[in-house]
Amino acid sequence: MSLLNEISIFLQQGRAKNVKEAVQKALDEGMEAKDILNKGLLDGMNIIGEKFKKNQVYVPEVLIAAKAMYAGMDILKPILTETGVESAGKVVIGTVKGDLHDIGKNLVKMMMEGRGLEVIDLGIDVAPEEFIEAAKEHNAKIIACSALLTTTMTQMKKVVELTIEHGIRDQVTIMVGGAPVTDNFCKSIGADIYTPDAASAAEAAARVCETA
Ligand code: B1M
Repeated sequence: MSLLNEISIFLQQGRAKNVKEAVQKALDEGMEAKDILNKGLLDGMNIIGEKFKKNQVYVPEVLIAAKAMYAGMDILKPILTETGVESAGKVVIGTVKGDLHDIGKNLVKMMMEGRGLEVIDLGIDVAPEEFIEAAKEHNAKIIACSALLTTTMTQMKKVVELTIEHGIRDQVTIMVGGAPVTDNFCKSIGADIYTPDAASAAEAAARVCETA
């Protein structure tokens, strides 16, 4: 069994200590951090997601797997965010109101930091008003909203509307993402950028800040 496969399986079993050790071993063997993330940790999380969907695993198992994922991410974070450059711009990020999923949001944050952006993380269950207040307070160039539920993605429209109400629509770029979000949805609510994954979100954010 390959080491990446081992990481995926340890994660599915929720064995945080083993995940940590295997991630470190993979790094020691010269594997790229992004491959360990994508082909090891995210692969394991996707399999758990599929099983969750089919009721083959339940909330506690998913949470234990998520904990194991964070154990692996803790080791990778310094490498993925290694940059040395000064903040290229500020991003306010959060998971929208009513939504408690934060693994994807945390990945987006991590990747953005890796691009030299300063990220103000509002956490989960973030009300539209909180995004606006934080963007104003920190003079952020980007508001980044994550949603994992079809029932909560609609909150993103309220964020867009509030930026108009507060007169800051032309000062911020609104980025949206998360499993149920699509480019069509992004356009339909008047947001600016949809990206399907954390790496492309970070790339797009860096581009916005370069040209701002
Ligand atoms: Co939930 N859950 N969950 N869950 N959960 C999903 C999302 C679901 C698809 C599972 C399923 O039924 N197949 C389903 C949503 C259905 C729907 O609305 N279409 C679901 C449900 C229904 C629920 C509950 C309602 C279950 C219940 O209680 N009955 C409940 C809701 C709680 C709430 O939020 N109010 C719930 C609870 C939970 C847990 C707490 C157990 C746990 C969350 C733990 C945590 O986040 N700390 C959990 C988990 C882990 C999942 C699954 C299994 C995995 C999500 C995940 O972390 N994936 C998920 C099934 C699945 O996705 N296959 C599921 C890994 C992560 C890296 O991917 O977040 O998609 P993701 O992020 C990606 C991209 O989407 C993108 O980048 C990341 C990777 O590069 N991305 C962005 C994310 N945000 C972005 C922002 C951007 C750009 C890209 O720009 C700003």
